[in-house]
Amino acid sequence: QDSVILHGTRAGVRTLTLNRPDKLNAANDELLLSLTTALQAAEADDTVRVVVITGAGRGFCAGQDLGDVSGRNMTFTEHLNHTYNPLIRTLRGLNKPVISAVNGVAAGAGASLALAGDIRLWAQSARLIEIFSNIALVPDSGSTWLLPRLVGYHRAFELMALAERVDAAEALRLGLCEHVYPDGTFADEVQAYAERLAARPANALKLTKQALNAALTSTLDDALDQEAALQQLAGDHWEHREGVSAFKEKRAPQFVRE
Ligand code: T3D
Repeated sequence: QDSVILHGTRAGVRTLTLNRPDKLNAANDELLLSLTTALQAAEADDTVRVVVITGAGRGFCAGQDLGDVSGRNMTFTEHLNHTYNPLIRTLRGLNKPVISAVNGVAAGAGASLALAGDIRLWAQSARLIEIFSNIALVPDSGSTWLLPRLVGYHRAFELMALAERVDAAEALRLGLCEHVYPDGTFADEVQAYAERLAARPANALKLTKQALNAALTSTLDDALDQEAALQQLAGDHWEHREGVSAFKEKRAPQFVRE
């Protein structure tokens, strides 16, 4: 395959691999638009329960392909609205869990992509750099929204202003990733984790994502109302009946129907 996005599906896990390894998977328009389309296809495919985004080679994503910028017939604003913003909106709005599997360096918009997943798994050698200020740009692709919510305003500003590298231990400490795995077993660990997630109740996880995303910008009152509405949808679903039956029958619930 020589596509900029590789697609693979195993045990309900759709893995999308950014595939420009010679440039540390720097993002050109083809890669960004293809990734958005691939996410939409994963959403529409009922056999897909979890999506993994990772990178080919030693990098995760080095952000915007800087070879692609000069001579572009779009303003920066037009470009973001055409490429990065639809990607981040699609990813964050996906009704299925998305894992950012950060196998190597994640810089600029690549760092935004690394942070945007619902679950962030890192290889030991991965690092994240809010690198935009090195080329005198503003952090984009959702970084200005997400990073201060993760680490607070001041740490976010420092990371953005100095473009310091965050290694895996620091990322874990700061809450920028959930787990770190050895480089040698990273792909297997990611698949195993994703399969564990794929066995969970898909409808309940979809509603949980919706509730959490809404709550990030809502009041407590709104969140309570939202929980009450979404709980009805969860409680009416067969998954809930299966979970309760399994508990009573002292067996593992079966949330995947063939
Ligand atoms: O609308 C808009 O366009 C605005 C949107 C902006 C979003 C952004 O993401 S802005 C930020 C853009 N990204 C960067 O500024 C990062 C540039 N890359 C680096 O600073 C370094 O490559 C890294 C710190 C990420 C990794 O360093 P290192 O030493 O591990 O690798 P390297 O040797 O620098 O890179 C390996 C190759 O990848 C190299 O090619 P070569 O010399 O072997 O032929 C390098 O040029 C290429 N590469 C890395 N990043 C990019 C890239 N080529 C094009 N664009 C890149 N972003």
